[in-house]
Amino acid sequence: MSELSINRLNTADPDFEVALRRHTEWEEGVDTSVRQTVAEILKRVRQEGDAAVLEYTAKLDKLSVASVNELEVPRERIDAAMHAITDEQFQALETAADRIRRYHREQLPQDWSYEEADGTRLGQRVLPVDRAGLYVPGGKAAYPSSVLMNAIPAKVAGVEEIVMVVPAPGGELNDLVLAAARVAGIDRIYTLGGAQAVAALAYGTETVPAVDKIVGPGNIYVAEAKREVFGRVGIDMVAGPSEILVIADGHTDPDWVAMDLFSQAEHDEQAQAILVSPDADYIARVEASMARMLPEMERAEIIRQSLADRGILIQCASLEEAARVSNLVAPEHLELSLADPEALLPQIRHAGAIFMGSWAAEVMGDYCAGPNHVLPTSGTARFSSPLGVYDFQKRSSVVHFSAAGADRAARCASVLARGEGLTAHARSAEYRIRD
Ligand code: HSO
Ligand code: ZN
Repeated sequence: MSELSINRLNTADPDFEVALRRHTEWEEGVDTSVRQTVAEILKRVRQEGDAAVLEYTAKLDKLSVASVNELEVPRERIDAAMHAITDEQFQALETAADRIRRYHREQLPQDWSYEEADGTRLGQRVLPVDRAGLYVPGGKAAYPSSVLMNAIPAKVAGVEEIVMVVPAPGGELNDLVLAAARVAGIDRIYTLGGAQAVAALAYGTETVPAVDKIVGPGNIYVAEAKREVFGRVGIDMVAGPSEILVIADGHTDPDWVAMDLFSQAEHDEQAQAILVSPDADYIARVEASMARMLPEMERAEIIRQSLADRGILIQCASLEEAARVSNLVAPEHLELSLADPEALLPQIRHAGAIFMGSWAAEVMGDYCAGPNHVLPTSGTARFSSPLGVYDFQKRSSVVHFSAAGADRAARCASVLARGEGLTAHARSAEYRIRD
């Protein structure tokens, strides 16, 4: 069963925006039972440390060991993974890692300061977090590329230690994931997953060191655990399903665009693929390509389901209107599959990553273009950004006063402090006023 079915909208429809919203809205319904289970796991790991981690790992991941130390993946196992992968795979990991590193180095911010005439100096220092935790899902969603994308910005930021957790129900670990961890320079790996792994990273146990920031995707238990430990540690965004929106003017081979849409749809049934074009004939050709190629796809069933539920073909009046549609969606990935993508770029306001022209397929960004593939989903590109070096850093303000500068500032502070009724503040300032 793999015939193509896909939703259709036309910007000329009177209720277009309402229909678009209905088709694109995503709300992850975390039910109370998930919330309660996670809260219980967090509490127990926080109070009982290793003992609770071992108990949950035995119960939920069917992996029974006597101590959490035994869950640390030994160096020799990672060496074995390096031997198990092909030379070609190793080279591809290295190439991707080099390109990701090169791109992220550009994000390194500079400390800055400025000096006032009286010698007062004010500035900002940027420092990495001490330790970061990286969650890697087990099973079919264990993506080595995501290991690179999460770990390399942390390394570039100067994070001292990166601790990775990856579940292995039954004990099997993925060689490519381990090899990617080695290539990315991850310091320790524990065979741990679920909310118990997030709890161990957030609170620390006798064995697992507490981290300052937790990144990486996971199932609803992991996502909920990250939400609940936020505040104690930093977290990255809680990602929704992957999306792509392609704006096409008919210039790109329809098979290429069809496959680009498939490449998102194959991630999972909830992934979203949208094509927007002013050219009805071209939309029909892309649709024919999809119908022809769908049965050949290894993940045909997932793609079919994703397109049937959430895929949309949108006919619009002009490229300007296509840009407006894209801004309403604020897609994670936007392909400007156009003869002149530069001409439309100024009209694009919200998108996680923008792929310019027929050659820049999203897949390049997924693996090795250099930019991060951890991107804002579900419309959050309206207010958030790709994962980057800045996610592993924080800023400190630095204040120096000369005596003359202090005199001036203290007069100001004293007045405001007295206005707020805070006498100690006022007097502390007033000591610095020269009589
Ligand atoms: N498109 C995914 C990333 C990915 N694709 C990993 C393949 N592997 C989310 O942006
Ligand atoms: Zn992908």
